[in-house]
Amino acid sequence: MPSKVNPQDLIRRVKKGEHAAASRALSIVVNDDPSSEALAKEFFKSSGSAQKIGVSGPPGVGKSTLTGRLIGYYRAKRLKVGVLMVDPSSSISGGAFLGDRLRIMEHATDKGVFIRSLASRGMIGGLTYAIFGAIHVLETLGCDKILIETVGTGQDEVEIASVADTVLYVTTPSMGDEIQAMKAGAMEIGDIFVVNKADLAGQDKAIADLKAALGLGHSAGQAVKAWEPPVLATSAKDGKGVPELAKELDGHWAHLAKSGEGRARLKRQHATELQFWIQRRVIKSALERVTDKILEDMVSRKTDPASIGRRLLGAR
Ligand SMILES: Nc1nc2c(ncn2[C@@H]2O[C@H](COP(=O)(O)OP(=O)(O)OP(=O)(O)O)[C@@H](O)[C@H]2O)c(=O)[nH]1
Ligand SMILES: [Mg+2]
Repeated sequence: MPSKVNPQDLIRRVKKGEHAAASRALSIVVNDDPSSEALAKEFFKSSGSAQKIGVSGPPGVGKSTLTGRLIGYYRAKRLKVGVLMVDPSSSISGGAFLGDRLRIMEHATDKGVFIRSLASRGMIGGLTYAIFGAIHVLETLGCDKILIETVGTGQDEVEIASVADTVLYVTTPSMGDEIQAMKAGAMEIGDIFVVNKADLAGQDKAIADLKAALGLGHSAGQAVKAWEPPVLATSAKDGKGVPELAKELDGHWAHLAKSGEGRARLKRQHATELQFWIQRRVIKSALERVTDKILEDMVSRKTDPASIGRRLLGAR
């Protein structure tokens, strides 16, 4: 990391739309550099207005290809787009990462597109904490839409729902049989469902299955949902269905604003971000105060983890 950073200068440059400054700021925020907190505070102030779209789904369904198409669509409308790709190094499709980049990188020289991959390993709180900081930087940079690609494998699905405003869940026709078993989690969090690779056989059945599964999923014990998650067919390879998808994404964004749900989701996101901040800080500061004497007392059963834990946290 290069030497001194002047936070005000960096923020000013990011606000002006300088990608190099945003890159620098992202590294600092994401890596929890000593100067990150002062920066993060400022970026938070100027964030909160972009539509954060989670693009989730099983490995290989075409999330990156679709993301590339959506970038193209938004750029044609002169919107500024941020893309965060969660580094799948810790997921089962690790090998596809380079391919992802190549597919999306055709937009990398466009000044209206800012792309960054995020590693999800080695941080307490995993992906989530870093992603919030990254989002605030991208919003300060002026991004109207932020696309966040994650491989939907269980836990991630829940995480993306506390980060994104709109969750786009991608499957393919060949996933048809798996849809019934498909992770209840995905059913709950998806705002828009896409059956991609619609150029392949089995699309109609996949859409029907998905709709049926959704009907069941959402009626169970829930009040009437104001937003009915649409199920669309796309072929990211040739761009078919992408304008329709983009329209649904806009529709959901408008729905969030009109219904008050957008504010509720923002609160949920902030609650999650706060939770991760507190977890990191509290754990760190409490652990720093664990002495050998404390451990000795535990070995000799003079005390126990709960008593020590409470004392270290200042709790009763
Ligand atoms: N036939 C067909 N192939 C597609 C379509 N969209 C994507 N593909 C192909 O499917 C493969 C995977 O596409 P990606 O966009 O990398 O899929 P992904 O979901 O991002 O994959 P991971 O990030 O590894 O989970 C690539 O070979 C794409 O060219 C489509 O609409 N039709
Ligand atoms: Mg991908």
